[in-house]
Amino acid sequence: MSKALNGVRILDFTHVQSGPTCTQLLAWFGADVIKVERPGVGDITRGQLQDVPNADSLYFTMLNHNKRSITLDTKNPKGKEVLTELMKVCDVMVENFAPGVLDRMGFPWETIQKINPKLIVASIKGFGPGPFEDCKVYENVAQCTGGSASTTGFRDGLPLVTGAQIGDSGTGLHLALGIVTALYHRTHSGKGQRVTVAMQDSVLNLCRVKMRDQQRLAHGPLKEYSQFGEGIPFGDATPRAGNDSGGGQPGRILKCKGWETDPNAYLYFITQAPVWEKICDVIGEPTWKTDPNYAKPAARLPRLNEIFGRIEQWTMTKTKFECMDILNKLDIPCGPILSMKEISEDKSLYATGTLVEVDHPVRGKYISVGNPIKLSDSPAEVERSPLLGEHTEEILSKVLKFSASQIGDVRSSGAIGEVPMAAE
Ligand code: CAO
Repeated sequence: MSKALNGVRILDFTHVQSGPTCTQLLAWFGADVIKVERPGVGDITRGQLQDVPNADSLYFTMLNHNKRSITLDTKNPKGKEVLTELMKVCDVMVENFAPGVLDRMGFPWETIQKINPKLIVASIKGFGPGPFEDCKVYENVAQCTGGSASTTGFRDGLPLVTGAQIGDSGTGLHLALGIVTALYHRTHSGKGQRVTVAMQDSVLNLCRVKMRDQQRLAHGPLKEYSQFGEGIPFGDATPRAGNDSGGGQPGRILKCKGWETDPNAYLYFITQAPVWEKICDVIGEPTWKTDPNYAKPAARLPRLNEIFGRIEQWTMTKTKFECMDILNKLDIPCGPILSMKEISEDKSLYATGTLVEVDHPVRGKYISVGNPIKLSDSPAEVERSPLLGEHTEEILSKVLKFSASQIGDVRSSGAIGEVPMAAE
């Protein structure tokens, strides 16, 4: 079966997490992704958080499936020549170097356009133009500067970063959409263009509802926040709201049976207005259906702590899965807090390809997260990440059509480092 992006070739100049998540998605959709790595070193994540000695780390393998790897010293004159040839035969170049790196390497946008006017150049930077544009940026910096940290956590605690990698993987997702949009545009414009995404902007985009609340503050307190029910005045910025729901339907994380010993014996419970009467019945408070203090959503807002306290008395008598079973049948929205262990053991996620088991020649079998985006006519098949420089010879000979003597010249220039001859 042909894949959606078959025929698209990506020059993948990305490293660490943000850029690689983007190019991995494109590879899963069928693009030929050629990852350019520094000879002898490669993507720094190959050696970070190593759990198996001398094997590429899970950090690297889980972000670089379905790609080919070429080693190339792009500061070496011969390396620059090879990079130039690669730019000519690729449709998209993706990079997430620090600001100014590509220019210093000798490849500013104007030069790239001359090399291949059809090439789409996609970049991730920490910030857009402005006071911080020259800064190097990692995940948590983006979470802090994009509005996530100031709105995550409890009101009386520190700002918190979240485990969801919204700065890196979130930006990679945004960039992937920009790339396919530019590819579509090229089908009628005939030209490449620049696609840039700043990590701060991506995080802010994902924190859109908190900017909504920032403006609502000018018109009164945020009544769905527990802070309102507790009688605590609001300041001039969107506060941290614990586990309050971000939408108009109040929600909380509640203890379930076993919470004393199991850190994940909890359930997210939403008191959605249309199912309020069912909630009253299930928790054993049928009079709340008609009591004017509880019957209508507006009346409940100042009493959310009391209401959720009562619901929790009920959830604590059941496991999170028993709660889920009972509540789902009544269309009461809820969700168990699932640990990574529980998720990794969920067979249904393997059946859909959301989780996959991958075999790697050095590290052996491991679990990875597959493509969460399902295309009916272009299913993703997860292939292991490449070893450093595994495809160097193959790319020089088959993609760039270099002759044996040209490859010899590249090799003797030191531009590709110590690369083993590929098996024919
Ligand atoms: N051959 C030769 N040199 C190479 C090379 C290659 N194949 N690949 C990279 N280099 C060189 C670059 O040319 C650069 O050299 P100069 O500084 O002399 O110009 C050097 O490697 C370092 O590149 P870098 O500054 O991008 O890398 P870093 O490790 O210092 O910084 C990071 C990493 C992520 C902070 C920075 O790249 C960055 O801010 N990127 C944009 C934001 C981003 O994507 N952040 C997410 C990272 S994931 O948490």
